[in-house]
Amino acid sequence: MNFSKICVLGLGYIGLPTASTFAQCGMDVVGVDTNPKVVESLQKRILHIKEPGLDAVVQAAFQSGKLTVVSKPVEADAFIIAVPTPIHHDKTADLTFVRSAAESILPVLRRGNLVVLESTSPPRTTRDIVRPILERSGLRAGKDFLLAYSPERVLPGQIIRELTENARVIGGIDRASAEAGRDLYQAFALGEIVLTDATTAETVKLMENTFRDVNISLANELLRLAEDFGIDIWEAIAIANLHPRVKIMQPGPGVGGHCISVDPWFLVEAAPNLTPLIRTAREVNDSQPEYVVRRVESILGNLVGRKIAVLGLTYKPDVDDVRESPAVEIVRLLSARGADVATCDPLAPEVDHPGRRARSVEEAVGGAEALILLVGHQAYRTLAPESLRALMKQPVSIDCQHAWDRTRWEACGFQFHQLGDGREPSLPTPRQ
Ligand code: SAJ
Repeated sequence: MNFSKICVLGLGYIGLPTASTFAQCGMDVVGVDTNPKVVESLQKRILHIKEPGLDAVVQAAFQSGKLTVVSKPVEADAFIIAVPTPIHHDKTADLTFVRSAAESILPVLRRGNLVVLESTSPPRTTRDIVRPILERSGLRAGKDFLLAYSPERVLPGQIIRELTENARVIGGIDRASAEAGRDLYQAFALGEIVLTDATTAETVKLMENTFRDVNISLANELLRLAEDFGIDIWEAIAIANLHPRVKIMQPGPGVGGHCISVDPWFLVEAAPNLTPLIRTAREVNDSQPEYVVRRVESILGNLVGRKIAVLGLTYKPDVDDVRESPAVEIVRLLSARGADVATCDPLAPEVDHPGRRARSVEEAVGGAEALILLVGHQAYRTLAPESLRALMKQPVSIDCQHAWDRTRWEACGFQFHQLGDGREPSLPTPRQ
């Protein structure tokens, strides 16, 4: 099948790079976003999100004249839905954006079109939710138009490279739909393209992020054990990972982002009685911020009125995304215990949290009784302790990212703590 014009709905972290990459392949691409601020900004060629290499790809797409940005879908050969799928407070999937994106295609859906859902979605969303909406057009899926699910699988921070290089799975509601999806994505996909059915593709996507979540929860639980046993988790993991069939992931202050901390719940919602492990893993990772705050209390004692500087607010290093960020949750928990928290993050956008937002590390640590590293941004990994000690009321540093060198910080006079290092003198004496 040939595609000369495509319409991409949702111009966020996935839709914008995807639309721009198709445009660079010579297709006429119409990017659609319902947020007028996003449309206005992109029409001025100003990006509303940060991602390494994205600006160059988007600017090249605009310059080629092949990418335009509007607020409503137009007639096209193919439609790609790349809108968010958040969760409600009760951890059930919020498919409002998927539904409204599908509905917005209705007036322009034509015989022979291909519609692809890319948004991470609960199993059977393509078949049971998107299909009936599109069929309200009077056209029949599989007969009059083609319908497929192809999950985005790119890693924030490496989206541009992974978009083309990763293997791509395309699940059709029938074989012809999957094959049409392959014809579309092979315009830029360098990795293997695997065809399957839509529900398998939806489940595969959720399995991948659940695999990661469960394994990180194991690492976080092992971290807690290490502190209890009086050993250093980082040393223990390094040794265990020398085994040829063991690859323990990195423990830390928790799991955030819009993907890994959300997607496993879609499986739990779909089959609550079949998912005790997946649910528990989510609960372990969600409780890691509280664990970190208790660790801070074990070091500082009562937190009421204590001045604490926090470095990092984003959900992981070197991204600008604060969605479901454990760092933000830790700031909330510290503040709820009465601490006076100053936060600092060069990448995070404005975020609603109870701490004071400082403009620099120096401003954040001024007069502080403790400095906590929550996100290992490159700029923070290489921070010089020498310049910070004199600014603080009490030189205590707590590294939750295994990023700083104990010897160097201690040489500067810091009382240094590392999350996961249970050999520290300030912790209860290890069992003999
Ligand atoms: N994290 C750890 N320990 C680790 C790895 C990560 O605590 O060893 C934490 C991070 O700090 C972060 C969270 O987990 O808070 C998630 O980060 P991540 O880098 O593991 O994943 P995401 O959410 O940025 O991107 C994931 C990726 N999925 C997989 O690798 C299976 C990406 O490929 C997906 O496209 C993306 O989810 C998505 O959009 O679903």
